[in-house]
Formats: sequence, C-alpha cells, structure tokens
Amino acid sequence: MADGKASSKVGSGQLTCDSVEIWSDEDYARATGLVQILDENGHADPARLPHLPSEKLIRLYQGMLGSRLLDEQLMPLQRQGRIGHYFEARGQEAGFIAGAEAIEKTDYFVQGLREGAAAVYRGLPLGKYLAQILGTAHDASRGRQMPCHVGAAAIHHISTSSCVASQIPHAVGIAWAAKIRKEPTVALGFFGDGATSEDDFHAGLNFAAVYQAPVVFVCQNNQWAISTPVAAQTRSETLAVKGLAYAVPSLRVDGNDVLAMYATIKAAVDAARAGHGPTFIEAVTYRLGAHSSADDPARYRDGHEDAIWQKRDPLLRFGRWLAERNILDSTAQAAARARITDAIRAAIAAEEAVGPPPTASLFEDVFARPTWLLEEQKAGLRNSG
Ligand SMILES: Cc1ncc(C[n+]2csc(CCOP(=O)(O)OP(=O)(O)O)c2C)c(N)n1
Repeated sequence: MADGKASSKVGSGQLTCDSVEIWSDEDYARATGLVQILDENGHADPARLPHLPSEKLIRLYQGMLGSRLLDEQLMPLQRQGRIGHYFEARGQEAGFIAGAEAIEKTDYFVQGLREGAAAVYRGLPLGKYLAQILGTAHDASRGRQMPCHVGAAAIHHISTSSCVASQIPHAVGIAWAAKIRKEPTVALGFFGDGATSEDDFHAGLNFAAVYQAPVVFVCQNNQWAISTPVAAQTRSETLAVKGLAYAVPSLRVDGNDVLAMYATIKAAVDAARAGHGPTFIEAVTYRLGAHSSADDPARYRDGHEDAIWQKRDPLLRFGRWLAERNILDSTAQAAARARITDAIRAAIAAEEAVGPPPTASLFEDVFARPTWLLEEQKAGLRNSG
C-alpha cells in the first residue's frame, strides 16, 4: 500500500489493516507483560494498591482460605467414597475470589471447573453448596449432576457445563442480553488455558468484540489442561495475545496475586459497565493439586515445578502481607482457619445427615407426562421393594 500501513508486521506490535491500527505497542506490552502488585515474598508497592478497606482485605483472605479448606476436607471425602468426584482449586484461589469481590450482586459469575467457592463468597449458603457436591435431597439438581457443578440463580452464579470453553459463549450471551435490555449488568466468565484452543473461545471473543458486550473473560492459565502443558497447547507467545486478534483489550496478570487480580478485574468490569466492551485477562497461576480426583499428576509432571509454585502460593503471600501490615496477624489467621474448618465440618455433617434424594425422584422433572417406558421402569423399581 502507498502509505505502507497495510503491510502486516506480526509480532512487532504494528499489525495494521487498511490504515486502521488494530493493536499498538502498548496493547502488545500489556498482553505479554505481567501485572503484579504483591510480589512473591508478600511485599507490595504502596502506590499501586487498590483502594480496599481492611474489612474487604480480610474478607478476600477468608474467601481464599475458605476455598482452600473446602478442598482440604472434601478431597478426603471423595477418597472415602462419600463424594463421587472432586475438582480442587488449590493454588488458584486468588483469581476467582478477587473476581467475586470485583462484581456487583446484579452481575453474573460464570464459572469454569474450579471456581465454585466463589458462589459461597457471593452469598450461597455453605449447606446448599455442599448439597450439590454430596448429591443430597437438598441439591437443586437432586444429585443428578456431577459434583462441583453448583449453580445458583438467586446469586447469579452459573454452573460450569463441563464442556471445556462452553463458559465463554454463556458469559457472552448473558452480557449481550444485558446490553440489549439496557441493563447495567456485567458477566464475568472463567475458563482454563485448555479452553483457548477451543472454537468457543474464538467465536466468543469475536462476538463479544463485534457487539461490544459487557463481559470480562478470565483465563486461569494454570499451566496444564489435565496432562497437556501450555507449551503443547499453543505456539502463541502468551494466551493474552490471542485476545488482540479480536481487538479485545488483553492483559497478562499474576494470577496468584489477589490484589493485582482484584485491581485488573475491577477496572475491566467498570469499563464493561461504562459501555467500553470486553476485556480478556490471562491469570498466570498453577494447579497445585491433581486435575481431579480421577487423576495422578505424578504421571506427567515432576515435583520440581510443584516446589516452585508452592513458594508462590497466593494464600501464603497475601497472608504474609496482611500480617506485616497488622491487618490480620498470624494468630488471627490461625483463628480464622480453625473457625472455618469447624464450620465446614459441621456443614458437611448436617448435609450428610440429609441423605440422598428418594430413588423414585429419578423419574421426576423431565417429562410432564412420563413415557410408557419410564412408567414401566418406575413400576419395576416399586416391585423391587
Ligand atoms: C469439549 C471438551 N473436551 C474435552 C473434555 C475433557 N476435559 C475435561 S477438563 C479438560 C482439561 C481442561 O483444561 P483447562 O481448560 O486448562 O482447565 P483446567 O482443568 O486446567 O482448570 C478436558 C480436556 C471436556 N470436558 N470437554
């Protein structure tokens, strides 16, 4: 082209098309850099701290701790055969608890596989949360859904659908609907690094950009999609750069830094609500546990990597900072651990006492008038005593 702008120079930050700059050097720097406020030793730059009162900081800590303690108690229950299946969030708590804090009650939280504790943080009673995981008669889906698939309409928490990346079009759809209705609602959608290789990721980001939907995407890049490492997932420099292709502002953030995650998500949510469209956030984190209770990570990754990420544990890092600033000292942190552990233990006991839904409930809720086959099976169940 005569003005020279249409010749693409991929990777230099100068990708242009018909004289329209698609992304600038600054955009590229945000998508390949790393936003961090709290370093790995728990030290923060005071000038960059988000404006959060002490009670909110303590709430963030307790939310992350609550998620960690749920994992600590529920994984053994799976091993004892009291839960069918379990997905831990250990190591990834900063991103989703920050996200839960950054949105309003009227906004929607669309969870991926591991963000269920965000529902408790946003007001779902612990017993209700456990009812889904234990599959008791109190569970809204009556024990028919896989554990860790909690949804709660009252608090705008959307259950993960299990299909990798399906959260993305769900979040975009919610956001687009809100825009059409002229409601000030934002959708916050979580998913894993594996999701960025799926069609839904590309269709979702493109759609959100074209329609400027008020949605914030958070990719929890925990380095592994079951046994597939990120390096075998993509040749892209980072996951965040993928968003630039769709002209979605994209940032790479330390996903184990709850303050950076809060500040980044809050800014993106505010922008979406103000009519500036979507943002894509790559949260760099690590899955400290197994993919699920059916997986053994020792088969595909070595302990060396684990040891590095144990030192970056988001809970320890934030706890250290809170203690140093005298916001929550180590005694208060230990007391919170004991109190939440007891509350979870009591809630599990109460929910287990409820027991499973009656077997005959299997025949309910699907057909207004059951088919002859279902009637026959129901009669068979009755006759079996
Ligand atoms: C469309 C689809 N393909 C494959 C699977 C099987 N599967 C379940 S979880 C998973 C890995 C997901 O990895 P990632 O998106 O990085 O999330 P993470 O588990 O690390 O949180 C796969 C392949 C699935 N559920 N859905």
